[in-house]
Amino acid sequence: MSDHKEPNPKEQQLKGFHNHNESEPLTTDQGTKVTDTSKSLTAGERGPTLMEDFHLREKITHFDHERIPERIVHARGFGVHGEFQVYESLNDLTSASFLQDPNQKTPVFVRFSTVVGSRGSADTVRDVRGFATKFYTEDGNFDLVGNNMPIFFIQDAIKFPDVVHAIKPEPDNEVPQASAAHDTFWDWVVQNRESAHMIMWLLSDRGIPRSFRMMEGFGVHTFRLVNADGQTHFVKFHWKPTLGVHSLTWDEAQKLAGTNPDFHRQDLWDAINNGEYPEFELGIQVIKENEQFDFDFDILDPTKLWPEEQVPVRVVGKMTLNRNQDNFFAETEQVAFHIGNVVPGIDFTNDPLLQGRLFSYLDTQLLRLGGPNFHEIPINRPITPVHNNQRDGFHRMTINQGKVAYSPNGLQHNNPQPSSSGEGGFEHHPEHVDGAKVRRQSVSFQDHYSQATLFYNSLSDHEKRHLYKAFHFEVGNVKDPSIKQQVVEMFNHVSHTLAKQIARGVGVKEPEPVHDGANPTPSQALSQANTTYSPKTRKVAILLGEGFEYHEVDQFMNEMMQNGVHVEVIHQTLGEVKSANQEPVMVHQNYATTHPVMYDGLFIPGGQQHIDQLLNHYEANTFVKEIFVHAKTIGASQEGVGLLANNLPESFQTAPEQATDQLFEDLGIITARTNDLSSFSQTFLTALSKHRHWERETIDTKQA
Ligand code: HDD
Repeated sequence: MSDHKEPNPKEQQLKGFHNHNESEPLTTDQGTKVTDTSKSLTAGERGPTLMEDFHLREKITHFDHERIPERIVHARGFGVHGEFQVYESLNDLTSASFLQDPNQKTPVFVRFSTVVGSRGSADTVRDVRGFATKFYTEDGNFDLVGNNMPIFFIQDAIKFPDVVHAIKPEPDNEVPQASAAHDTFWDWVVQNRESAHMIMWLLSDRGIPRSFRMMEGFGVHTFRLVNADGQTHFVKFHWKPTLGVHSLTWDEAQKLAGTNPDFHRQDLWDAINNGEYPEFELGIQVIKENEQFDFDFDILDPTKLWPEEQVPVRVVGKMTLNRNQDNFFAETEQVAFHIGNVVPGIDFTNDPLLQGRLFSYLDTQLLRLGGPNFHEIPINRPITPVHNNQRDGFHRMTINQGKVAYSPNGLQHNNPQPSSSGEGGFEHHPEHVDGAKVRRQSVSFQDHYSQATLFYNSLSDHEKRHLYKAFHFEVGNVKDPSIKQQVVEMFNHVSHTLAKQIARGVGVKEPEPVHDGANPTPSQALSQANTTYSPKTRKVAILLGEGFEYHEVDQFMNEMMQNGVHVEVIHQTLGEVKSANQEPVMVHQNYATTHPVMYDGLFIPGGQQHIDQLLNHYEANTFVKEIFVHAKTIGASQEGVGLLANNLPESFQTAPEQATDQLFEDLGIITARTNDLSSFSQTFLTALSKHRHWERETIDTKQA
C-alpha cells in the first residue's frame, strides 16, 4: 500500500523525535562529552567511589528508574504502524473525516496484546487478544480499543476488577501465570453466568491464534455513527484479516510458550520486515435507530453479538500494517489508548460496560505514564494541533506562551475558542435520557445462554473437539470438586452434549438434560473453518541429510517462494549440506535451534543416502511425527516417502493399496513418485492453504 517514500503526517511528526547515536560522541544527559563510561571515579585505583562522579550517578539513577508500571491488563503487547483507507465515502452514516475520502490514507498505530499475563509472559497462552487501533485523523485521535472476540465476560464495568482479580494469578502465591486454569477464575465464572458466551469463545480455538495477522478484531460495544445531518445509527466494528482466521493446536501453543515465547511478535515483525504487510478489512454492522428493539437480544448488551445472518457485515475499508516500530518502549509501552478518544461522527451508547470503560482508561494512563501530559509523548500526539488552557504537570513539553490560561477571557479575545459542530466541534448526540437512579439490571440483559448455544452449534466437529479438550484442561486444573460440578451444571444450559463431555473429562457427575432455551441454527461466520485460505507467508521446513536430490529441493523451494511461502532447510548442523551430486545448500536451522511447532508444513525430498541418514536420526523422526500430529501439510517425494511412512500411525500402513493416495491427499499428505515436482508442488500449496487437516485427529495415532 505504501512505499514509504513519502512519510505520512504521523511519521513526519515522529521523525522529529528520532535520536541516532551512530558516529556521535557519548555524552551525559546534560550534553557533556564523557571520557570513560566503564570506570567509576575512585580515590586511588583500589579506593572508594567518589560522590562527585556525576556520570556514574546519572547513569545508575536513570537505570533505576527505567521501568513504568505494566498495564493492569494487556501488559504484554506489540505495536506496529500502518495506514487506513476507506473504500467509499460513508457520509450517509457518519461525518468522521477519515471515513469520507477513498484517496485519503489515515496513519494508524495498532497494539496487539494478551490480557492476563505479565509483560514477560508467553505469546501463545490461551487468552483473549487485545486489538487496539489508534487512528491519527484530521479531527484528532480515534481509538478503537477492541479484542479478537466480539463479546465480553461481563455486562457492567463495575465487575471488571472482580473478573480480573479472579483470572490473574492467585494472590497468595502468584500462581498460575497467564492462565485461567485455576480455582478463583472458575469460581468467579459459576457465580457470573453472563460469562457463559465469552467462556465459549475463550476456550475455543480463538483463544490460541496462529498469528496476530490471522485473527479477527471486534470493537465489541455498540457505538453510534452520526452523519452531518445529526442522524444516528447503531454500529459494531469488525476487523477481518485477509489471511483468514487460524489457530494453533493446544499442544503447539504449549510448546511454543517454551521454545519461542515471542512467537507472535516475531511473526508480525518478520512479516512486516519481509514486506508481507498484514491487512485487515474494516467491517461495520449497522442497525437503524428505530430497529433497535427488533432483536431477541438487547443491542446494548456486550455479551451479545449481532449474528451476521441477521445484520450483515458491510466491508468499508482496509488497514495495512506496513512499518515496524523504531523503539519498543517509546512506542508500544508508552502508547495510551482510551475508548473515550472519539472524533465527530462517532459517539457512544448506553452500554454499561462501555460507559465504565470511559472512566478507566484516562485514569490508568495517569498512573502508568506518570501525570497528565502523556498526550505529549510522541506516539500519543494527534497530528492535529492542540490548543487549550490545560497547563503544567509532570513532564510538560509544550511551552505555552502568554499569560492567559483560562476561558472565557478578554485579554486574548476569548482564544482558543470553542467550535460549533458546523465548524468541526464534537457535539454529543442529544439522546433523550430519563430514569430513576437505580442499581438494577435490565431484564433484557438476562438471557445468558442462547448465544453461547448459537456459538457451540456453529462450530465444526474439530472445533468442538478442541473445545472439549480445553474444558478438560481448564476445569481439570480446578481443585475444588464443587466448582467443577457447578461448571458442568452451568454449561448444561448451553449444550447437554458439551456438559457431559466436560463432566467425563473432569471426573464429576454427568448432568440431567435441561430444556430451557432455544436451539439456534448455526451461523457460518462463527466457525473459523469457513474463513479465507491462502498459503501466503506460511513457513515450510525441509529436512535434509547428506545426499538428497538437489533438483527436487531446488524446484520445490522455487515454487514455494513464487507463491509467497517461506522455506527453511533443517540439518543436524548449521553451515552447508551437500546433495547426491555434491551441490551445496545453505542450512537455516539445526534441530537445536528450531522445532516442528515453528512450521506450517514439511517437505522430505528424495535421495537414498539422505533418507538412510534421517531414518537413523531420532530428531528427524520426531520432527515428522510432530508435524503429523499437529495436522500440518506433509510432502514427501521418492525415497522421502520412506521417512514419512516410518513415522505414520499404524492405521496408515494398513490402508487398502488403491485407496492410499486419495486417503493421503485428503489428510494433507502429498507424495510424489517421480522427481518432477511441478504438480506435486501445486497440490502441496493447496493443502498448505487449508492451514490444517483436522480429520487426522480422528485417526488412531498410537503409533505416530
Ligand atoms: Fe480494557 C486495556 C480492550 C473492558 C480497563 N483494554 C485494554 C487494552 C485493550 C482493551 C485492547 C490494551 C490497550 C493497549 O494495547 O494499550 N477492554 C477491552 C475490551 C473490553 C475491555 C475489548 C470490553 C469490551 N477494560 C474493560 C473494562 C475496563 C477496562 C470494563 C475497566 C472498567 N483496559 C482497561 C484498563 C487498561 C485496558 C485498565 C489497562 C491498560 C490500559 O487500559 O491502557 O484501563
